[in-house]
Amino acid sequence: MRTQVVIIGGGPAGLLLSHLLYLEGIESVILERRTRQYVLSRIRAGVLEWGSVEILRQAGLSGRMDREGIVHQGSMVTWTGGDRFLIDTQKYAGRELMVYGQTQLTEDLYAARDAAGGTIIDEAADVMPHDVTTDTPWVTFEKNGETHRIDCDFVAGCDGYHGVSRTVIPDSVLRTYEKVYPTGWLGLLSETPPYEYLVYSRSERGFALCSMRNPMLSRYYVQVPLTDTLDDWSDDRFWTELKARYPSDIADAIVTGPSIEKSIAPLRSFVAEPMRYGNLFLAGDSAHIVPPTGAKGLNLAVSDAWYLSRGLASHFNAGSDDLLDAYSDTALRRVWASTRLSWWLTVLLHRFDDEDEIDRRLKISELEYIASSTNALASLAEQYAGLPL
Ligand code: FAS
Ligand code: PHB
Repeated sequence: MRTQVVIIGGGPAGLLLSHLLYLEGIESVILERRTRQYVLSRIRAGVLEWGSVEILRQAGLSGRMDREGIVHQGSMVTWTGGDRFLIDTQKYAGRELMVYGQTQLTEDLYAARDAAGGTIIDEAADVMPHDVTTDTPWVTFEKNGETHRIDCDFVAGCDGYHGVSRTVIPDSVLRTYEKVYPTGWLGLLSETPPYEYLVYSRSERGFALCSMRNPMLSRYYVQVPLTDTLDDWSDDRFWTELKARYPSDIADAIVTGPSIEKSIAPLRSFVAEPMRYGNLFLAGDSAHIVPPTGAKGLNLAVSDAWYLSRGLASHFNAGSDDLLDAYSDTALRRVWASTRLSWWLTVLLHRFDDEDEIDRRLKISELEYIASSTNALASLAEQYAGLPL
């Protein structure tokens, strides 16, 4: 087989990149190691920056999102004994937020690729890029007991944190930066009406988040020790703990019900540089991981795919490599800005076992300052809204 771009990974980054390339007349093949059903079974992100919304709209991928997505003017922050404030992205940054689940977005991306006759090879095992530092890279994979080879011009590593692409970059070239937070998020999905806002809570009992997917599908999180497992958390225990982490007016408004999904995700900050090695480009979680506190992971996957599609389009359609040569630096500027915001909000809003009394008082003081200062609220809002592409 031969194509212009082999994309490793059929998550949001790989699927969006493939469709953006298609719109530029550029062929690609996606190699996904899981089944489509498995990819769509993962419950992940829920908030899109307006920059991501505009990219999806320009690519003709926003029909269902515009029908079913929920537009918010911001998200709320509350804390034990304190007041609360709205991260008013509309007022301070002139941009709203779109609450729309990653699962729904991924379904839409798969549907668009199928409608366009895109090539997505599921259950592609042992995917391996070769000769990526030459002008004739190729990729091998196993399927149905046979080894297959695809020759191409470029390889896009959109295979997430545990993917193979990043491992192809030699240690002498790759620089990685990692911070592992000693805590995790227990997420629960329920077919109940959500609270009206997204609300982040810094409770003395730990972090919590109220979110949503649609008017009858709610998404909630509580911070848990990494030693906890799902067996430790019955639905009743989850609902009791969630409500205990909010002021009574919010807690009383939370509608409980049976969980239809529960999962525990660890929190880490991770960045790999550079996001290019020869004709291999990294995009999305293969190059960076942020703690979900800032709702940035999915949005970085979107911006990486957009930057990379512009570079490849310029190469194939205009004969210029300027944008491609600038891809890694351009994407990393945005990655580090989102990594910093996500780290700052995670430290500010979570309780850590090694946190002493002065740590706690300093964080409360910072929340009180933000609530009292339009400058601080504006700064937080423009970062949470998503910095310009
Ligand atoms: P993905 O991981 O989504 O996709 C990579 C794909 O590559 C996968 O389908 C995988 O099967 C495939 N793959 C891996 N190795 C391969 C190989 N060797 N060969 C072929 N295919 C391979 N972000 C938020 O903004 N908010 C959240 O609340 C949030 N919650 C999250 C919860 C969890 C448990 C996780 C893991 C992530 C969460 N994220 C969240 C971040 C998440 O949304 C990612 O940012 C987003 O999925 C990134 O998309 P991709 O880069 O496409 O990576
Ligand atoms: C979600 O709805 O899953 C969600 C929303 C905001 C976040 C993280 C997750 O910061």
